[in-house]
Amino acid sequence: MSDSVAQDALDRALEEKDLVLVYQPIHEARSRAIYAAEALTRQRRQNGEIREASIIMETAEDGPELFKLDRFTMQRAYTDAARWHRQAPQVRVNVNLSPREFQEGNVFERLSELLTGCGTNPRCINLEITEVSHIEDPEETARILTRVHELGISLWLDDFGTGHSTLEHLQLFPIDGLKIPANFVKDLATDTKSRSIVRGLIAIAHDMGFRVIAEGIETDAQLDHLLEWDCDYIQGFLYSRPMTIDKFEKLLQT
Ligand code: G
Ligand code: MN
Repeated sequence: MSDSVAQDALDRALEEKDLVLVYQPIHEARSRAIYAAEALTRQRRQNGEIREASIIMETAEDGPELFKLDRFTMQRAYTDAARWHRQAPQVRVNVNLSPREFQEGNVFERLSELLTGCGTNPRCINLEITEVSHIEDPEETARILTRVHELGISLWLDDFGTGHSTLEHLQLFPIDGLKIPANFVKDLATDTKSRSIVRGLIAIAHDMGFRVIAEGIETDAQLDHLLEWDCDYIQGFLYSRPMTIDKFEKLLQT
């Protein structure tokens, strides 16, 4: 895709004409009960088809548009969460926060203002921090996260063990849990190294009092390993695909 086509897609998205959120349920590993749903941004194409918004996201990644996209996603997800909270108060919403937000500043102020504006109880929010880029000032980030945590929001490290995530963040940040990326889960049935990594990460997390969500579970063989190691929560096509809010609310009623 050419730069100008990508820029057009981003411009349209920022006018919020074709951005939609879908929700992927996160289940308790053993009981399969719905624990939460992750809000994922998707693009609605002219023909109505909904697909990944990766081109928009990549185009926005380095520029100021990212904050507008983050804001759109959070506002929509918090509003949806406030609505389903009345129906199913135990079901949380997982929302992604770009680490670039910490460079932009005022993360605490912007988050608390958004939550108040949307009428959302912070206690039903799991904020996922995706460490796709280097966190420049970990101590300052820890101070901000502590204030965010004190609002009642739970904090999770996304894609843990890849990119710029480091074990030091487990010591430094006031987190509640970590998400094990699909890449490590993919070859659980066939690759002993993947098994060592996933088993080890779950053991470290539990030892430190954190919980674990494993992502990208597609097969019973993968699930069996995760159950054997007492993984807390499961997100993946085996249990549920991402779905529109209407479908998700219907699922909550069943
Ligand atoms: O890392 P992050 O939490 O943002 O990843 C969620 C992404 O992974 C979503 O885009 C979702 O559609 C995708 N996903 C979720 N479950 C599965 C799965 O079981 N298999 C595959 N291939 N992708 C998945
Ligand atoms: Mn995520």
